[in-house]
Amino acid sequence: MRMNKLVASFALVSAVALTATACAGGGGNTGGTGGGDDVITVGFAQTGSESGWRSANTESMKEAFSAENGFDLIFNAADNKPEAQIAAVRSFINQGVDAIVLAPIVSDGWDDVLQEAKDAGIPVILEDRTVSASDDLYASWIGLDFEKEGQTAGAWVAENFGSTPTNLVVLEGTTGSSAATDRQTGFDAAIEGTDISVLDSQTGNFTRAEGKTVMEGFLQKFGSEINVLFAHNDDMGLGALDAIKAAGLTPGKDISIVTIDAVKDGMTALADGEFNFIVECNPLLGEKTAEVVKSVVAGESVDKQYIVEDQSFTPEQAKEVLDSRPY
Ligand code: GZL
Ligand code: ZN
Repeated sequence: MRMNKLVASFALVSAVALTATACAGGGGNTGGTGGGDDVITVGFAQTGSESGWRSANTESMKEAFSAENGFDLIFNAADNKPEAQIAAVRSFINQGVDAIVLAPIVSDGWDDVLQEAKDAGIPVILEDRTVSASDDLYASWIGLDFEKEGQTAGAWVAENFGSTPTNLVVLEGTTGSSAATDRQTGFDAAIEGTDISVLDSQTGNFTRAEGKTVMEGFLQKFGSEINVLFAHNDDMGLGALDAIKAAGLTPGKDISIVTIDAVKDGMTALADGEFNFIVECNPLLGEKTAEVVKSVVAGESVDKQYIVEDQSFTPEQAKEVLDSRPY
């Protein structure tokens, strides 16, 4: 082959190889600055779509990890199944992505696959919930102070009911999730030493359907003896509303309800007086998480954790802000 033809074909082959490698993510142990024209390939292992909060969080993440922001996002929702979520992370490692973002359904069971990601030179960034594995197995956690959220909810119950004998039931979030564990820790600390007794506490797995079923059980057992319901998220509280009404009781009056999240439907129930107090848990973590991923992939140092601020709402406050809420 004539020289110039040979050079031309060689140039073409190497260009394709480079692009191909880059498109495959070029992550792996090169830990690259992303592939192609600096596109960062990110595998995002989401819990599933268990609640309104989760939908808002997924939307925020997809908006931030967009092509125009320089990302190629591979999205997986694990249907609230921890083993499926671990498999998703393992598949991202095999695809050689540049970075993995994980919203861990439960805190335990992550050590092995996070070690595999580390061995493959692929950084893991946690968003929302966190893991019990050693923090040298992930680059950063962008999350919320769940214990403070629980403490805020508990303080409201203690303040409004603590000085008279009060019967409480609890709809817990997903068993083993840092959100449920830490919210309960904070709540229990806040009602310590008051005249509040917990009649029963069970998981409703953060979903409306299970919140309703578990509340039906509580009502069969305790009926109108129940004075207060603490639900670890709005969605379980919303499911409980149906059960409370079906039992001929008035939510917000016969049974006072305090929840955590402050999603649109929860804030509407609060404005309508069916809920009595909501502690916010901000789901809009996409922008911060994308910023941290870019820094990590570029080899810049980042903090081990970024905690997003929350607030709380009474019915009056909910009425004021309802139409301007971003989720
Ligand atoms: C909290 C998040 C929880 C929400 C629930 O950050 O992990 O999971 O409170 C969601 O609504 O299902
Ligand atoms: Zn890449």
